Amino acid sequence: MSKDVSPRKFKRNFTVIVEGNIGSGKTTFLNYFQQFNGVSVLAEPVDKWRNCSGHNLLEKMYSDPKKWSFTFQSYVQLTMLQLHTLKTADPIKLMERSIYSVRNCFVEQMARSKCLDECSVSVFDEWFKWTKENCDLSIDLIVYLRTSPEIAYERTVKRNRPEEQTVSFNYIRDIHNMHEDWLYHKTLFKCPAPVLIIDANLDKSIIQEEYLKCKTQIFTNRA
Ligand code: DGT
Repeated sequence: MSKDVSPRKFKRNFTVIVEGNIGSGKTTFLNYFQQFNGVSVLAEPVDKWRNCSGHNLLEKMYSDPKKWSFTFQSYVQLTMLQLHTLKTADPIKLMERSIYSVRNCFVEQMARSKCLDECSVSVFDEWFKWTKENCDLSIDLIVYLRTSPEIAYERTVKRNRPEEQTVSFNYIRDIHNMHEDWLYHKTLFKCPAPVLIIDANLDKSIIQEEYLKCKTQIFTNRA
């Protein structure tokens, strides 16, 4: 059994979701938590989105959002649901994003920018509602990696992912605003769990202190 978590038997994993803008540093955060016993880290299934029976849906969505948003979001929703329902061996399950940010940030932005029409959004909402009622999507803690849109944009430019060449500052700012309204101002949608805010503008070299705050909260609440 883990040295970090008490050896009680739990009915289900203590589930933490890590949320934040594109380029907010979710991957660095997850990598940091890989070192601890008792934590199953589930990264976002981006590779699946890049290869759905040979189709790169991520690339298609960015190159023609009006045509491909529905297809892309449908597949994202399925793959995120697979992670939510996955039973992991460790008592703590740490997930990169969730079905909640898919709906509350990305689908919402696509609806507002008219990349998704009203009927497509209704179909997502029906799926979302059914899924919440019929699957265990419980979350115990949300970690919000809060960045300024300027820093998030700068990082995405620097990493230079082929699919993200068309990602504009305005898009990053829109996605930032969705996260802010949902997790910071709490005016957009109901939060499914308490939110811990991390200053993710900090450079990689000094951000570990912020991570420690998080570690304490996760392990203390779990024990
Ligand atoms: P990080 O480590 O914080 O820089 O995180 P990223 O940028 O590696 O990961 P993330 O979640 O922001 O997503 C990877 C790519 O997939 C990015 O281009 C945004 C896109 N993406 C993720 N989830 C969704 C979604 O539900 N809808 C849309 N339209 N795009 C999504």
